[in-house]
Amino acid sequence: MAHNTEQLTLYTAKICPYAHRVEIALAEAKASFKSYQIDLQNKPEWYAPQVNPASKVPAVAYGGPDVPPETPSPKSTKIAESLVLVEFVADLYPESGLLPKDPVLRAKARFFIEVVSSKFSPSYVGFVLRGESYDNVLKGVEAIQELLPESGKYAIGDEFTIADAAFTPFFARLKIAAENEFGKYELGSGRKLLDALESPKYAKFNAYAGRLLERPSVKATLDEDSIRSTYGVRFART
Ligand SMILES: N[C@@H](CCC(=O)N[C@@H](CS)C(=O)NCC(=O)O)C(=O)O
Repeated sequence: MAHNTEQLTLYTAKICPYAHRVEIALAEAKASFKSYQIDLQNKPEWYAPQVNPASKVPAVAYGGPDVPPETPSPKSTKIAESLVLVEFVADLYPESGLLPKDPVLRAKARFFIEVVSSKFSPSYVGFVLRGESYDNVLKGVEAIQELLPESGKYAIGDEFTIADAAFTPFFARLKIAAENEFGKYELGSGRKLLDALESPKYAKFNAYAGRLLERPSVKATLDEDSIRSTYGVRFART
């Protein structure tokens, strides 16, 4: 039974790809919820003790009384970790189709997420945040492309699922970073990566990625200006 009549408060940050996963899932589910931006450079002192002891976004306060996000109730259930939360949203809103009913498709969605976590997101972190070569990004792209179905618009078929919600925020940020040369990498490597991605050998991946960025739930939750300005400061090339 779905319990989606309880209050849900999401603690999030526009820059954070993990938090963005949950925002996409909530948008897909057309959920009504409260959203609270956590300033990651200056977190409120109540956040770790009262919401998430790991002091990270995303986190959710679910159920309990309808209180302002700044004064979370001890009566709500606090849940953290983006992939747990994406599945939680899918469980609350089964009609969203975020998690297919067929066990094989569910396994495929989870396997896709596993590859995002083991191959794609580390390559983004390595390139943008640590200035490593973009070769691993191309390997990550290849790993994702290999999993894409012969036909079908999204990760595991024609329906947008948790697999797409898990992947999109990392690709969106990688694109913004590369287009603007934001990152610890050598100036010009952003352009080189984008040029390399234009190769016909990545056509299937590019068609998939293009569809993701056009998805209304993604457009409604991706604040490109905010990401550009945060990255612009963080990766200023002086
Ligand atoms: N494994 C976590 C990772 C979440 C995470 O690392 N969030 C970052 C922002 S993107 C954060 O809140 N870091 C804490 C900080 O910056 O102090 C998840 O999937 O939710």
